[in-house]
Amino acid sequence: MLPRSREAFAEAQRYMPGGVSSAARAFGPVGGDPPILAVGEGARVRDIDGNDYVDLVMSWGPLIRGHAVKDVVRAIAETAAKGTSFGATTEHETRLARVVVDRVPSVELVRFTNSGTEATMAAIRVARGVTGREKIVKFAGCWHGHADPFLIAAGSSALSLGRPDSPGVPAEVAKLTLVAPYNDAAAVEALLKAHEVAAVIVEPVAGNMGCVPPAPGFLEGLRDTCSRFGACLILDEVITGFRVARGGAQELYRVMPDLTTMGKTIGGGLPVGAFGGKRKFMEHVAPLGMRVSQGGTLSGNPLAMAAGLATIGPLDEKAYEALEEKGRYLAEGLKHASLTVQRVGSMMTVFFTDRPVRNLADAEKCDTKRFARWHRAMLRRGVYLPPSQFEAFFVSLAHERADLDKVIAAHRESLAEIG
Ligand code: KE4
Repeated sequence: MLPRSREAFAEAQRYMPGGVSSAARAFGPVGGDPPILAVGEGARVRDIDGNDYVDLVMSWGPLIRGHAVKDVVRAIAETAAKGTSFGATTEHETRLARVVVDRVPSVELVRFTNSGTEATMAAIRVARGVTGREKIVKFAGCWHGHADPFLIAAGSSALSLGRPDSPGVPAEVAKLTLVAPYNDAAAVEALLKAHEVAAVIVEPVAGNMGCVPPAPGFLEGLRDTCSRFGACLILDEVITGFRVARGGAQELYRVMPDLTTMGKTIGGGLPVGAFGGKRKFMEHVAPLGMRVSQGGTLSGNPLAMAAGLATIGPLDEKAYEALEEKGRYLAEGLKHASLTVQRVGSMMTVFFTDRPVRNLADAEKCDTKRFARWHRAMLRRGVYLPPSQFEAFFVSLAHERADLDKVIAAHRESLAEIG
């Protein structure tokens, strides 16, 4: 029962469009009112009606160690007690920058921002500034945040709410964004033959049409094509960074981009983003070189840096083995003849189709109405999932076997209920 949530959501809708601070949180695609959450602890969240859920959204990826992890909370509190923001370099950002440079194989210099959107926006600008070219290539169904150049054939909330090409993006901007099907390196080769392209930006594991792994050779093909045509390869690792491996997807698949964008996990639940890469590009970010403009009042703020460091600092190989085992166990338990479960490490999606999903066209064949019935049935059984077929969900180090077994049992009951 959600009486207080329903009342609180009505109040939220009085002041905020759709009662949400981000379109992805809208329950339109699945129906019903969203629980209003109040407390997070480990793998669990509780709403204001006192209902307890196993959380598989985990704030859309940042909480790789779980909610309210004691040493992360302590790091934030201790840092805040000495000042929340200076608008000047602090050792907090240098410490986190060192971890990023040490762990992400292709990154030699990194700049922090306040969101993944800012990071991808800046990365595209650097690629355009350094190459002197204007066009970019993205993939249908991928989401890179809500900056204009990316809201063409976009995934995540744009896809879930049926507006992959957002109103408000000027035609002049949209025509500079070329779109290829995910997992189709040949289509990118054809585009780079026909156009002067500044950058190809790709989610190395797509999360925003649901979890779609790269086909064998896809990322390698993009790397080779970009090198041959002088385009900048940008891996958008806002989801996959520090999630699918200690050095992100570029370490897992051994494909080295020119630029990498990051977010989510490196802020441990506080607002963060980052872009980084080879000196050839990063040495033109203002105030250096060509001085490609970028700025941000709270970029690199001490609280997000401290939270990020406390979150990813302890992630050693054992932690990634544990995340892999938890992900494998859950995916195994969710399998069903009428479904396709796709997973990379601790990120996954249950697609309501019995066919593999390799790109957006495949994802759009899913039975989204049956997904919606399943989502509501799972919520009633205490499992909190992203309210869209076109999203990935996440397990954290805090998800114990008992939490995963609860999800698997709820899944089996829900499938029996919805048919
Ligand atoms: P933010 O601006 O939301 O920090 O990051 C944008 C972004 C960039 N790149 C990728 C691959 C992303 O997945 C995201 C954001 N992801 C969505 C979920 N699919 C965040 C949820 C939301 O928009 O509220």
